[in-house]
Amino acid sequence: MRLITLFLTTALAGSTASIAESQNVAAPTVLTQPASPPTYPVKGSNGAVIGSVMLSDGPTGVLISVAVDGLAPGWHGMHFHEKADCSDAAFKNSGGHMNHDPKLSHGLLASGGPDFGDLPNLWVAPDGSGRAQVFSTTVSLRPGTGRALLRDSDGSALVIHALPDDQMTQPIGGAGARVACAAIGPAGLIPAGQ
Ligand SMILES: [Cu+2]
Repeated sequence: MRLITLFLTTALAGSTASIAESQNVAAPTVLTQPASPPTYPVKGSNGAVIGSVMLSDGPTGVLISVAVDGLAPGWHGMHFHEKADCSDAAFKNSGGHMNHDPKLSHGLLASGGPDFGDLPNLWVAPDGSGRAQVFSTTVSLRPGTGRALLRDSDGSALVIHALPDDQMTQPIGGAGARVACAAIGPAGLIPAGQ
């Protein structure tokens, strides 16, 4: 019986291979996506964790899922900044917008833009909760895509600003002070399941 089963399995595998060959089907490209996309804590200006950001890498960009609480209601500018450093209260250590050299104009609506760190605004409800899922085609979690690498040698940061980004005005769309920050690098990972 075992022999028969083995024979059947072999025969089936052989027929599948010959169908694929006759149709000249290329082997599918498998995108290696972790079961739990990397997730990072978001710090408020008092240093407390106010939420998280999850980054899901795809073939053409990164899906960014943001959940924060305790921010002022209304629209807030949101960008990727240069370094995975949220250690100061004003979040200046995170640097400027990611890959601002060569000098691309800031803003999703600006001519000569956007720069690689630009993102749509985050809406914060009257209860202080902000939830958003946005997609960026200018960044990547993987090297070799031609897009800006979020986890390069010094990482990057997702920074939320006090005011809305008008997506036109230089250099940051009038978004004002930095009020929340998530350091994006291996060291900032929230372990899976938390
Ligand atoms: Cu910013």
